[in-house]
Amino acid sequence: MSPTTFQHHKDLPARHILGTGTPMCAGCGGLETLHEIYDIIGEKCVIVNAAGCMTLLSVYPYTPFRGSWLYTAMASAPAGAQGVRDALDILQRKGELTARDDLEVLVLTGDGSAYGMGLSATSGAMDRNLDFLYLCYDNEGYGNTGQQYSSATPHAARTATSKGPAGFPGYKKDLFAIWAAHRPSYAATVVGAEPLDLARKVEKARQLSGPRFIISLAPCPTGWGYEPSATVEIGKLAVQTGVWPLKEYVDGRVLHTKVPKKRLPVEAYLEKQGRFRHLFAPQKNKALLAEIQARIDRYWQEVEAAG
Ligand SMILES: Cc1ncc(C[n+]2csc(CCOP(=O)(O)OP(=O)(O)O)c2C)c(N)n1
Ligand code: SF4
Ligand SMILES: [Mg+2]
Repeated sequence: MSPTTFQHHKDLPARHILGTGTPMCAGCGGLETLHEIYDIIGEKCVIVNAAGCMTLLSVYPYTPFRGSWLYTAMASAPAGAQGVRDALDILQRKGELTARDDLEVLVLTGDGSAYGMGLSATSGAMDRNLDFLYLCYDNEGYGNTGQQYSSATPHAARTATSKGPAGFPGYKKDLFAIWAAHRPSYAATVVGAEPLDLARKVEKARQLSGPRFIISLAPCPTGWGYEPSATVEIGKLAVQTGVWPLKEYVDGRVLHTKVPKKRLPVEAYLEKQGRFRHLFAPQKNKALLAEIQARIDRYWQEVEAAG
């Protein structure tokens, strides 16, 4: 199943595109996060989207959003956001837009853009203290083009471009830390399966100005190889095993917002996904599983040591 095989229902009114006529895969974790965040942000925003799965939501002249939508090349969403922010500021200076009617500029990209192609533009936008909110839905690969690896792909995952017996040889880039190193106004990790934690963070980000970042793990049934009904379970397991720490950066400090009391073994998360099947069959790859577990343990030991 590939999202690009779905036909867009061009004759449906826009409000139906997120419903029965959706071009997205069933159980899409990125869409789950976007739904939850859009419920809070609302229509007073301009979404600046870099090419990826979510681009399929808007097919000119339709969009399922009540606000505006700007589509950019993969590397350029933060540059597009600068243009939109500047235009809104000019309208305000000319008295053609009141502060009350101002719009949130919301960059929406996948991990391919956020971790890779668009990172330079993102860094530049932070240097300029651009007032924008960046939402990355991280499905850990180039989902729209068939799940090739990206800088967000976890160690050992099979992707369309890492098919060897040990899967992807690299390691997931720590994008949260890269953002935090720029000292933005706010940065947070979320997952759609933990909606209260997500809502609190989005509310906090909305109250602030300047560069703000929300990165959501986005379980992807199509790219990760599991049944669409398991998206919430997999999102929760990512938190319970410590694979996806829920945290925020604010005022120069990193705080963990949900520390699993007793972490489940990482196998509980990995064994549910086809992309890790080679770690369990035809025989268990104990050495690789132990390496993955050790890296997670080390992360949490450092968190505990830091108090
Ligand atoms: C410069 C450039 N290279 C390749 C593509 C083709 N392309 C379109 S979407 C996509 C995948 C983007 O991955 P990601 O940002 O993670 O979003 P996802 O598809 O996973 O939602 C690619 C490679 C493109 N649009 N632009
Ligand atoms: S490939 Fe994955 S991220 Fe893309 S629409 Fe399908 S489930 Fe969502
Ligand atoms: Mg992706």
